[in-house]
Amino acid sequence: GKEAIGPSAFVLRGFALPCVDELLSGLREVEQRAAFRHLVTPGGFTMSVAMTNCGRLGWISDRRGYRYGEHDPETGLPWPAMPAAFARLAQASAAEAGFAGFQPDACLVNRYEPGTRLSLHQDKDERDYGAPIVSVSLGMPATFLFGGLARSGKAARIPLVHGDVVVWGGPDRLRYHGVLPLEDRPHALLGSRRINLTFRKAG
Ligand code: MD5
Ligand code: FE
Repeated sequence: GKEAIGPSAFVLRGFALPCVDELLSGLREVEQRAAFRHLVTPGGFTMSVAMTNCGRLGWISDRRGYRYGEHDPETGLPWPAMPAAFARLAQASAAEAGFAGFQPDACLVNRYEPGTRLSLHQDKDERDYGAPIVSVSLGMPATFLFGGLARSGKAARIPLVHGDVVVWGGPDRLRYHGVLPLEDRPHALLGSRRINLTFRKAG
Protein backbone atom coordinates (compact mmCIF):
# COMPACT_ATOMS: atom_id res chain seq x y z
CA GLY A 1 0.00 0.00 0.00
CA LYS A 2 1.21 3.49 -0.89
CA GLU A 3 -0.25 6.19 1.34
CA ALA A 4 0.19 9.80 0.15
CA ILE A 5 1.00 12.22 2.99
CA GLY A 6 1.81 15.10 0.63
CA PRO A 7 1.87 15.90 -3.09
CA SER A 8 5.14 14.00 -3.40
CA ALA A 9 5.54 12.14 -0.09
CA PHE A 10 4.46 8.55 0.49
CA VAL A 11 4.37 6.06 3.35
CA LEU A 12 5.01 2.48 2.22
CA ARG A 13 3.63 0.49 5.14
CA GLY A 14 5.73 -2.56 5.96
CA PHE A 15 7.82 -2.24 2.80
CA ALA A 16 11.04 -3.11 4.69
CA LEU A 17 9.65 -6.17 6.47
CA PRO A 18 10.89 -8.77 3.95
CA CYS A 19 14.50 -7.62 4.42
CA VAL A 20 14.65 -6.81 8.15
CA ASP A 21 17.11 -9.62 8.96
CA GLU A 22 19.54 -8.38 6.31
CA LEU A 23 19.12 -4.78 7.46
CA LEU A 24 19.89 -5.70 11.06
CA SER A 25 23.02 -7.64 10.13
CA GLY A 26 24.13 -4.71 7.98
CA LEU A 27 23.49 -2.39 10.92
CA ARG A 28 25.66 -4.51 13.24
CA GLU A 29 28.56 -4.25 10.77
CA VAL A 30 28.16 -0.52 10.39
CA GLU A 31 28.04 0.17 14.12
CA GLN A 32 31.12 -1.98 14.75
CA ARG A 33 33.16 0.21 12.39
CA ALA A 34 31.51 3.54 13.20
CA ALA A 35 29.99 3.64 16.67
CA PHE A 36 26.83 5.58 17.51
CA ARG A 37 27.62 8.95 19.07
CA HIS A 38 25.76 12.01 20.27
CA LEU A 39 26.62 14.96 18.05
CA VAL A 40 26.76 18.54 19.27
CA THR A 41 24.85 21.25 17.42
CA PRO A 42 26.46 24.54 16.34
CA GLY A 43 24.50 26.10 19.21
CA GLY A 44 26.23 23.82 21.72
CA PHE A 45 23.40 21.37 22.49
CA THR A 46 24.07 17.64 22.54
CA MET A 47 21.53 15.76 20.42
CA SER A 48 19.46 13.17 22.31
CA VAL A 49 19.34 10.93 19.23
CA ALA A 50 22.59 8.98 18.67
CA MET A 51 23.92 8.85 15.11
CA THR A 52 26.31 7.09 12.78
CA ASN A 53 26.63 6.84 9.00
CA CYS A 54 27.44 4.52 6.13
CA GLY A 55 28.02 5.15 2.45
CA ARG A 56 30.51 7.49 0.79
CA LEU A 57 29.29 10.54 2.70
CA GLY A 58 28.21 10.93 6.30
CA TRP A 59 26.31 13.76 7.98
CA ILE A 60 27.89 15.35 11.01
CA SER A 61 27.30 18.29 13.29
CA ASP A 62 29.72 20.06 15.60
CA ARG A 63 30.35 23.59 16.91
CA ARG A 64 31.45 24.61 13.38
CA GLY A 65 28.19 23.62 11.70
CA TYR A 66 26.37 20.85 9.85
CA ARG A 67 27.97 19.15 6.84
CA TYR A 68 28.64 15.95 4.95
CA GLY A 69 32.11 14.43 4.91
CA GLU A 70 33.90 11.30 3.73
CA HIS A 71 35.47 10.45 7.09
CA ASP A 72 34.27 9.58 10.56
CA PRO A 73 35.71 12.37 12.71
CA GLU A 74 35.97 9.95 15.68
CA THR A 75 38.35 7.55 13.92
CA GLY A 76 39.57 9.43 10.83
CA LEU A 77 38.47 6.43 8.73
CA PRO A 78 36.14 6.52 5.73
CA TRP A 79 32.54 5.78 6.70
CA PRO A 80 31.66 2.07 6.36
CA ALA A 81 30.36 1.04 2.95
CA MET A 82 26.60 1.01 2.53
CA PRO A 83 25.47 -2.61 3.00
CA ALA A 84 24.00 -4.01 -0.23
CA ALA A 85 20.64 -4.67 1.45
CA PHE A 86 20.44 -0.98 2.48
CA ALA A 87 21.10 0.25 -1.07
CA ARG A 88 18.66 -2.22 -2.61
CA LEU A 89 15.84 -1.27 -0.25
CA ALA A 90 16.44 2.47 -0.74
CA GLN A 91 16.35 2.13 -4.49
CA ALA A 92 13.27 -0.12 -4.53
CA SER A 93 11.42 2.21 -2.14
CA ALA A 94 12.18 5.29 -4.22
CA ALA A 95 11.07 3.50 -7.39
CA GLU A 96 7.81 2.44 -5.69
CA ALA A 97 7.15 6.12 -4.93
CA GLY A 98 7.90 7.20 -8.50
CA PHE A 99 11.60 8.10 -8.21
CA ALA A 100 13.31 5.58 -10.46
CA GLY A 101 17.11 5.48 -10.44
CA PHE A 102 17.70 6.78 -6.89
CA GLN A 103 21.33 6.13 -5.97
CA PRO A 104 21.98 7.36 -2.44
CA ASP A 105 25.56 8.19 -1.47
CA ALA A 106 24.75 8.76 2.21
CA CYS A 107 22.89 6.83 4.88
CA LEU A 108 22.46 8.53 8.24
CA VAL A 109 21.54 6.05 10.97
CA ASN A 110 19.59 7.52 13.88
CA ARG A 111 19.14 5.63 17.16
CA TYR A 112 16.30 6.70 19.44
CA GLU A 113 15.86 5.55 23.03
CA PRO A 114 12.88 6.29 25.29
CA GLY A 115 12.50 10.05 25.79
CA THR A 116 14.68 11.05 22.85
CA ARG A 117 13.30 13.29 20.12
CA LEU A 118 14.20 15.15 16.96
CA SER A 119 12.99 18.73 16.97
CA LEU A 120 11.45 20.37 13.91
CA HIS A 121 14.02 21.04 11.18
CA GLN A 122 14.54 21.02 7.42
CA ASP A 123 17.08 18.84 5.61
CA LYS A 124 19.07 21.44 3.68
CA ASP A 125 22.67 20.22 3.73
CA GLU A 126 22.42 18.19 0.52
CA ARG A 127 23.65 19.56 -2.79
CA ASP A 128 20.70 18.53 -4.95
CA TYR A 129 17.15 18.92 -3.64
CA GLY A 130 15.92 17.13 -6.78
CA ALA A 131 16.71 13.69 -5.34
CA PRO A 132 14.22 12.18 -2.88
CA ILE A 133 14.96 11.13 0.71
CA VAL A 134 14.06 7.62 1.85
CA SER A 135 13.59 6.80 5.53
CA VAL A 136 13.24 3.31 7.02
CA SER A 137 11.82 2.78 10.52
CA LEU A 138 12.90 -0.21 12.63
CA GLY A 139 12.11 -1.16 16.22
CA MET A 140 9.89 0.91 18.50
CA PRO A 141 7.05 2.95 17.03
CA ALA A 142 7.35 6.72 16.75
CA THR A 143 5.18 9.70 15.93
CA PHE A 144 6.54 11.62 12.99
CA LEU A 145 5.76 15.35 12.74
CA PHE A 146 5.21 16.59 9.22
CA GLY A 147 4.99 20.35 8.93
CA GLY A 148 5.05 22.84 6.10
CA LEU A 149 7.68 25.01 4.45
CA ALA A 150 7.73 27.41 7.40
CA ARG A 151 8.54 26.43 10.99
CA SER A 152 5.29 27.98 12.20
CA GLY A 153 2.00 26.35 11.37
CA LYS A 154 0.82 23.03 12.57
CA ALA A 155 2.40 19.70 11.83
CA ALA A 156 0.53 16.51 10.95
CA ARG A 157 1.26 13.54 13.23
CA ILE A 158 2.07 10.35 11.35
CA PRO A 159 2.56 7.11 13.29
CA LEU A 160 5.48 5.03 12.01
CA VAL A 161 6.13 1.43 13.01
CA HIS A 162 8.77 -1.24 12.44
CA GLY A 163 9.17 -1.87 8.71
CA ASP A 164 7.54 1.33 7.44
CA VAL A 165 9.33 3.28 4.72
CA VAL A 166 8.69 6.93 3.86
CA VAL A 167 9.78 8.64 0.65
CA TRP A 168 9.91 12.44 0.32
CA GLY A 169 10.52 14.22 -2.95
CA GLY A 170 9.67 17.22 -5.04
CA PRO A 171 7.89 19.98 -3.12
CA ASP A 172 7.73 17.87 0.10
CA ARG A 173 11.49 17.44 0.32
CA LEU A 174 12.03 20.71 2.21
CA ARG A 175 9.15 20.54 4.65
CA TYR A 176 9.81 20.95 8.37
CA HIS A 177 9.71 17.65 10.20
CA GLY A 178 10.63 16.00 13.48
CA VAL A 179 9.96 13.08 15.80
CA LEU A 180 8.05 13.32 19.11
CA PRO A 181 9.76 12.03 22.28
CA LEU A 182 9.76 8.25 22.11
CA GLU A 183 7.60 6.25 24.47
CA ASP A 184 9.05 3.06 25.92
CA ARG A 185 7.18 0.32 24.08
CA PRO A 186 9.90 -2.34 23.68
CA HIS A 187 10.10 -4.09 20.33
CA ALA A 188 10.58 -7.87 20.02
CA LEU A 189 13.75 -7.58 17.89
CA LEU A 190 15.23 -4.25 18.93
CA GLY A 191 14.13 -3.79 22.54
CA SER A 192 13.79 -0.18 23.74
CA ARG A 193 15.24 1.36 20.60
CA ARG A 194 14.09 2.84 17.35
CA ILE A 195 16.50 2.86 14.42
CA ASN A 196 15.89 5.11 11.44
CA LEU A 197 17.90 4.73 8.25
CA THR A 198 17.82 7.93 6.19
CA PHE A 199 19.07 7.65 2.62
CA ARG A 200 20.11 10.72 0.69
CA LYS A 201 21.96 11.87 -2.34
CA ALA A 202 24.15 14.36 -0.55
CA GLY A 203 27.08 15.01 -2.91
C1 MD5 B 1 13.91 10.10 11.57
N1 MD5 B 1 15.26 11.68 10.42
O1 MD5 B 1 12.84 9.51 11.79
C2 MD5 B 1 13.94 11.14 10.49
C3 MD5 B 1 13.56 10.48 9.22
C4 MD5 B 1 16.89 13.35 9.89
C5 MD5 B 1 15.49 12.95 10.10
O2 MD5 B 1 14.62 13.78 9.94
O3 MD5 B 1 17.13 14.46 9.38
O4 MD5 B 1 17.77 12.54 10.19
S1 MD5 B 1 13.92 11.40 7.71
C6 MD5 B 1 12.54 12.46 7.61
C7 MD5 B 1 12.52 13.49 6.50
C8 MD5 B 1 13.59 13.69 5.67
C9 MD5 B 1 13.51 14.63 4.65
C10 MD5 B 1 12.38 15.39 4.44
C11 MD5 B 1 11.33 15.19 5.30
C12 MD5 B 1 11.38 14.25 6.31
N2 MD5 B 1 10.18 15.96 5.15
O5 MD5 B 1 10.11 16.79 4.20
O6 MD5 B 1 9.28 15.82 5.98
O7 MD5 B 1 14.95 9.88 12.22
FE1 FE C 1 15.42 15.45 8.82
